[in-house]
Amino acid sequence: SPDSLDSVSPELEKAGLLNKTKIAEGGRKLRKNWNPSWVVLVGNSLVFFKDPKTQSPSSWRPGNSRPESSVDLRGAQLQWADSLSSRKNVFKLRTITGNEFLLQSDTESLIKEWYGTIQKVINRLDRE
Ligand code: I3S
Repeated sequence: SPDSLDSVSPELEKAGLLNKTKIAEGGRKLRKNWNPSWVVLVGNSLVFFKDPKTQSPSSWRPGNSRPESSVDLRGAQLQWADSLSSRKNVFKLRTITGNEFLLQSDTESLIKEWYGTIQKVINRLDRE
C-alpha cells in the first residue's frame, strides 16, 4: 500500500534530534526561538517535527505524521554559522524562498554528519 513504510523508506536518508531556530522568513529577519526538533531528511525535503517526546523517526510517514514544517532543499544553501550564535556546532540552511534556519547539536560529529548528508542532497538536486 502507498502508506506502508516499505514503499517510502528507501527515500529516508536521515532522522534525528537537533536544536532548531528559524531566523528569517522570505528574507525578513525573525527573532530567534531555539527548540529541539525531530529532523527528517526524506527525498528532496527536510521535515521538522515539533514534539520530540511524542514523535519518533518513523512517525513522519504518511498517515502517521504531524510535521511542524518542511523545507524544499532544491536550490538551498548551507553554511557553517558559528558566528551567528553563542552556541557551537551551528549551521545555517537558506531556502530558495529566503527562509533561514539554524540547526545545532552539542555533538560535533553528529552535526557534521547532518551537514554532509544535506549538502549531498542539495548537490544532487543542483545536478538534476
Ligand atoms: O543572535 P541573538 O539575537 O543574540 O540571539 C539570542 C537571542 O535571540 C535570545 O533571545 P532574546 O534576545 O529574545 O531574549 C535567545 O534566547 C538566544 O538563544 C539567542 O542566542 P543564541 O546565541 O542562543 O543563538
